[in-house]
Amino acid sequence: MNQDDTPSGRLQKAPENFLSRDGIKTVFSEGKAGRRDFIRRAFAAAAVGAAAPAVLAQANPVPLEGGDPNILNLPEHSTSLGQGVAPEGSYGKPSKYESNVLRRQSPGLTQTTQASVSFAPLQSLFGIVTPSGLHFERHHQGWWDIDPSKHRLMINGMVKTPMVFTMDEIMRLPSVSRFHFIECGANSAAEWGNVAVPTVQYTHGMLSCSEFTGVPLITLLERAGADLKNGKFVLAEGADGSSMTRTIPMALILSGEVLVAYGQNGEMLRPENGYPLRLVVPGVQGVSWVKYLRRIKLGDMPFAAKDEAVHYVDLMPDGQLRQYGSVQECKSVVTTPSGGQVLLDKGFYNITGLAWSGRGKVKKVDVTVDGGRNWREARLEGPVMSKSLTRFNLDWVWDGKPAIVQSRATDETGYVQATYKQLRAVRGTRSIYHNNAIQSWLVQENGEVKNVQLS
Ligand SMILES: Nc1nc2c(c(=O)[nH]1)N[C@H]1C(S)=C(S)[C@@H](COP(=O)(O)O)O[C@H]1N2
Ligand SMILES: [Mo]
Repeated sequence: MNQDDTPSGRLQKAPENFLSRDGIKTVFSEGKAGRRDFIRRAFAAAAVGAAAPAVLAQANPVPLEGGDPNILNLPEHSTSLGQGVAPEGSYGKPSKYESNVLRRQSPGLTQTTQASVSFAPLQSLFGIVTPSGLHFERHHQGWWDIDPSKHRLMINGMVKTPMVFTMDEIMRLPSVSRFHFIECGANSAAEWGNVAVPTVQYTHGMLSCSEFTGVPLITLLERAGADLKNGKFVLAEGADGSSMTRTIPMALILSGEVLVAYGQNGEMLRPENGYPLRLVVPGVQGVSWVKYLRRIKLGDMPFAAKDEAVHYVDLMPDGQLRQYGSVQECKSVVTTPSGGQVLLDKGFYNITGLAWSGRGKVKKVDVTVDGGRNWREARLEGPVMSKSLTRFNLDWVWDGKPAIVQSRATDETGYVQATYKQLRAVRGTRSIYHNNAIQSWLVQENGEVKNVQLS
């Protein structure tokens, strides 16, 4: 008998509270999705020889006793004709059984229609790519679906010939495609105050990763005859009502990393993410990735725009404001098991999560299940790319006792992700932005996973 279909005491006790990977409700029918999922993924790992067979033996596979009607009886889809291709001119959608995998707005955040945030469902995603329709959103003044035939990009300031580019002109230039993460500087902000929001979607979901396609900004600056000797900073400006403006140092642009991007995961950018043009500033906090990009101005000093002089600054313990702290330091988070999920039984689980660094590649990720006393090195899924998300996995046999699960990433510069204690020693307690501390999830005896902070 498939144990997934045998209501366990736990499930009978609290079916309403059962939160599956999407952190909201069960994904599949019958309210028992979580464990089936864990097992499915455990076997996927075994197939590529990643997990030790001895450990996998504890994954409680499902012996066929008594006859499971779901395997014995032929379902309609095995005996009759399926549907034809999707309707002419259609755009594919996820299965109706995945309808709980959605962006969510935080109940705790004050939102207006125009100045708002939605979080990506990290607990439901595999690999490193965020499907475009689930990419987090942060709008300071609402989003637009801008007509690309009318959109223009101006390059001015310390250039020989100020220029205005149409989308057609940009798209005929040599392009590159690269995987990069984008993280809002305010990601994990609630955790500074130990607010303990319930799921990883809310603690870390202002994070996404896409393959971006575009033209290196340096190519456009060179075409306009940029003064590369004296020009030290550019101002990037968006075309929405927020007048989003940020200073980008030329050092980043000269490396060829900064892109004027129109592509995201193989298609044009989504309107929420800046269609038809956005700046991609790898490793740097989201606010610098100006959407609806309409102007690049070259100057010789930082521009002290509102979104860098007074917003996105860090209040340090000595009362000073730290400005331009823009690189997202090395960080990681376990996405399974994570807050709101329920482990239905002891036995094998694949601990999995994401790691990233604004300074380059992730070198290693250590995982603990006892709140930091013992650490084991996780397997990194390749290819490990610079300033991109990296997926990690670790075999774990849960003994049914309370466990505190954490991950700690190290990047190629040797920087090790800090604990809250270490971070607060330097940053104080009044920060909002740039929280890259180690996240703790408490697996309780009843299998429910909770957001906790260790002091
Ligand atoms: N033009 C414009 N660009 C913008 C913003 C905006 O409101 N307007 N928000 C910024 C912030 S704060 C972040 S975190 C990212 C969010 O990008 P996303 O909505 O594609 O996730 O875009 C940045 N670029
Ligand atoms: Mo942001």
